[in-house]
Amino acid sequence: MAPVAPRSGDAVFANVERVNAELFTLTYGAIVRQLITDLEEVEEVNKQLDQMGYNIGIRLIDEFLAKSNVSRCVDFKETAEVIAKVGFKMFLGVTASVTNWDADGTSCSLVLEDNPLVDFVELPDTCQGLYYCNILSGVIRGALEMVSMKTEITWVRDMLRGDDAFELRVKLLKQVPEEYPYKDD
Ligand code: MYR
Repeated sequence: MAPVAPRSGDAVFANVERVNAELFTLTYGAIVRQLITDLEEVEEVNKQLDQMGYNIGIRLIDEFLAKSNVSRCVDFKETAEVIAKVGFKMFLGVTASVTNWDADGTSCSLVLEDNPLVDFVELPDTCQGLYYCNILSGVIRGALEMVSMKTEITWVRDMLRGDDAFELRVKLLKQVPEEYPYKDD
């Protein structure tokens, strides 16, 4: 019998990561499928996914700040870069590019060429109008709200609708200045 060569720790770890990622992708798909069955209307599914994401985002920000060691961003441009390069990498395993800034630096696009949420996904014609990845917009909105930024987030491009990338438009609506907890004398 041929001897079985032991796999290195790195190879085992990479395999575990791949399996975890696939499990995550398939679990998300099962959630979306169940929502479609339960809610019937794709508009309702979009809303529900966004709300689920928001509920995740308002909690995930603590983990993000603790693990990333990111300090306060000087402006919204830096915040967008942090989301795209650090946040997406941490929770989705990919990075996004930040493009299409408006003149006053309050709206930009986050562009994902690669999105593990949609591996193995093909939408039937009955799901036209579904924003399959709407959980992501909710996560970002929720996380930013916890650091005093009210945002509006919309999908501009979606590969499941035949576009060449995923593009999220992030608009800063209001930045609530954080109060200094002590009175100056
Ligand atoms: C600051 O307080 O100025 C730093 C703000 C950083 C906000 C980062 C939010 C991370 C959101 C992660 C989204 C991941 C989506 C998969």
